[in-house]
Amino acid sequence: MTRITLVEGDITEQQVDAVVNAANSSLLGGGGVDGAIHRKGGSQILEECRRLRASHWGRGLPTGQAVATTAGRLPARWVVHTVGPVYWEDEYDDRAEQLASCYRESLRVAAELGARTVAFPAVSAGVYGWPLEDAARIALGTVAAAVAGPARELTEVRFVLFGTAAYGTFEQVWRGMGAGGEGRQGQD
Ligand code: AR6
Repeated sequence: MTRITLVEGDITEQQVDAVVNAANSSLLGGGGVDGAIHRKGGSQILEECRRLRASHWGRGLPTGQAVATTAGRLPARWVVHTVGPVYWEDEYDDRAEQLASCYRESLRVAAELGARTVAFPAVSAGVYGWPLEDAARIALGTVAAAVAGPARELTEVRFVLFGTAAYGTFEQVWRGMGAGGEGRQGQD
């Protein structure tokens, strides 16, 4: 059974097989999680991203998809880059599906690589403006469904929330989903 865990912290410090990056479709870096991952992981990550742009992903990585590179100097083995949607209420359903796809696709890519442990940030909940509580509902619901099915070989999916407010929101939403006790932990 896959454990879904919530921790408050910095995703670049996680000792997991794969960390997920909330990237943009250029794959060439940015602020937030993306900036932190490239800064701490070093130039190897960017070099691989450039190679991906020069080959399969010439037009950039579409929203909702995921692709892996080395994790460079990070403690993880791989970075799985995914592109969340920018929050836009008028097209909510469509974009919520794209956000769910980020989680599903990232887990698929990580599992294909042989990862057993994966850490996620709150994709789209920063620069891309997705309201945190709703982002948490989509993130947790999608991951819970995935680990009951196609991603069941994973041993842990960890949400790494930046700051007490983000952690508290995820914790509350997770509890509201009836996910108490087994399969769930608080801070590591
Ligand atoms: N560890 C964990 N979570 C973090 C960290 C960290 N080191 N740093 C920030 N967060 P964002 P997005 C939280 O903006 O909304 C970039 O420029 C942050 O507080 O990183 O998907 C990309 O290049 C928030 O809760 O990602 C794109 O252009 C969450 O991570 C764009 O931002 C996501 O915030 C993507 O925007």
